[in-house]
Amino acid sequence: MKRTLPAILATALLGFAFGPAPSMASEAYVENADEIVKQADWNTMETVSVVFDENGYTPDVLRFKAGTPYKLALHNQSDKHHYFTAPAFFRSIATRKAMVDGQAEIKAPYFKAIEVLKEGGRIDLYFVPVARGSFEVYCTIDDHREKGMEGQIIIE
Ligand SMILES: [Cu+2]
Repeated sequence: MKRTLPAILATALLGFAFGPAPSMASEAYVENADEIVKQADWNTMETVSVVFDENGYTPDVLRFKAGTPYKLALHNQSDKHHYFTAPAFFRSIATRKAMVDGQAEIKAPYFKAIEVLKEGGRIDLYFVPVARGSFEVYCTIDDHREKGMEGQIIIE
């Protein structure tokens, strides 16, 4: 059947209107992150530590409370580099900074992935969780994810 241009356009519009709805929480970065970071009481900051080893992240389920300021301390104790890739999670938090103690402090509106280098690499991420939800985190190097280098991050 030969389709006319209007028919094709109508199909495209219907597909747009009734296609799968995007998840609002994961589509855009937190817009007023600076404001949220400034208003947070950093004296109440909680620290969550994650160790990377040969088998994955420990712990592999992380829970955060929306509105509470956090330091997420990542420490790679294995002999391989590993990623902490969590794009939807990074879109759901107001980022203050990332810090490599004694080395560097990075201010950026958001991150996509953080690679922590082998044999003791460390980085601390300071942020306030904003959008509630469950997000995946995984390593993108070789077959690490298939071997179990993945986890879940929950903002409640
Ligand atoms: Cu890895």
